[in-house]
Amino acid sequence: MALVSANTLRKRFFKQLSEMYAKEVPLYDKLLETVKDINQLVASQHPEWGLTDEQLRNLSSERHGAIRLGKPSELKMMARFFNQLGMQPVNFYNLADAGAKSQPVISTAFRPLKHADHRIFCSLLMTDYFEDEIRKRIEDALEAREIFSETLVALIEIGESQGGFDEKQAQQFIEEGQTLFGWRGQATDYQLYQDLVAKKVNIAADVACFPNPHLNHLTPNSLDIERLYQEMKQRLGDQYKMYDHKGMKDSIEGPPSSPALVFLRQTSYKALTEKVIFKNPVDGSETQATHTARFGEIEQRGVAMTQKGRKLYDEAIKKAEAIDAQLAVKDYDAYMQAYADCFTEIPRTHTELRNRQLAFYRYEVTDKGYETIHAKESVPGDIESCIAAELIHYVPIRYEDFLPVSAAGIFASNLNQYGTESENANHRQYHKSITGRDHG
Ligand code: OOG
Ligand code: NI
Repeated sequence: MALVSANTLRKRFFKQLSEMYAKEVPLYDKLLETVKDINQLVASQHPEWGLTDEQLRNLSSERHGAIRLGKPSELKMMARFFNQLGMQPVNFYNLADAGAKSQPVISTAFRPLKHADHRIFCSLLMTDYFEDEIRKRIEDALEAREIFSETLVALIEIGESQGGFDEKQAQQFIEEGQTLFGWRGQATDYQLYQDLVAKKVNIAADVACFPNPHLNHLTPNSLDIERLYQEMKQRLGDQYKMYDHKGMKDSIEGPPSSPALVFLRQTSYKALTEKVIFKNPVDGSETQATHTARFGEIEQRGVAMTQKGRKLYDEAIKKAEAIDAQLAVKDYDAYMQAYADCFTEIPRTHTELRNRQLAFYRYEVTDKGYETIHAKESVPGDIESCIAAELIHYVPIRYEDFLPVSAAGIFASNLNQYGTESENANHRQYHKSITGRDHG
């Protein structure tokens, strides 16, 4: 029996997911259009990057999405779901410990370990962040929900025992996956929803009152986020004006713009207000209302930093948080300048980043290097001399993961609240091996 490889399945799945999302959210389709325009423009202005059409296409088709879960058991099954797509959980992000914008979730990202193309940022709500009464209501609502259909669970089991899917099963798996992450326009318990929103814990409402972990964004990859951000701002006021939107986020998260970008930068158009029908769990009565959760994020990825580099970055982010508290983003340019000033310790060239061992690079033999080898001429014995002689060159290794403070900032602006303060001073310390809720 011929099985579809996990890599093929993942690429197909994300393509379909992106098409589904574009149908669900017309403004996302417009965001993709803008990304494509800007990526093409930027690539054409940088012939020295030598991007082929195929590389540009692949790069522009990369996506990262995000979902939010409510129960540890959901996370366990989700890991088995993503395993079928060749995606493993990488890293632990404690967003409850991310400074002023902290959120009551812990997160990981599912992605291929090697050659990451697509990723899903996956958060798990920490219910003990809240006081007892509300915590119990949230947990009761979550207890009742089952996000995985029986068909999907059966498929996952087949995939695990067969080591993959045949064509028919693969198609079914993709369809089931779309239902899992799709937008249904339905929710439950309007009373609980209103109470959670009134308490400013919108994040808990977005999880506990909904039947499935709807994808809340699906982010394309950009070659120049600064330009894309300005272009989207302009189009939202102009050709995209007819779409109901709340404009772009005030600023860009992550490091400031640099010719040698480190880690990643992210921003978004703000979450849209969408119609939802709430069904009362007791008497089945329906209420028409709205919910604000799904937004349109964009990102640009730079070089991965070493631990030494990360330390510099973390120090800069701390400084930036201090100015963030004082400086409202009224004047974008002035704000970004003050923000950028916090990052001056981070070099802005790859030469310096590499020389100081702050970032990771891959070494490749140049054409001149190959010619020298083929001509059997002598070459220097150490890498640095080979680089100086242009026999070897180095290319940045891209950062494939996420940044907790940036992620908390994305949450914060889309939930329309700065951070979510804990109501339970005694909540557990969250760490990687937390698996279950303790009901003590
Ligand atoms: C996830 C927000 C974080 C990112 O790219 O850092 C995020 C969410 O809102 O569920 O997507
Ligand atoms: Ni994201």
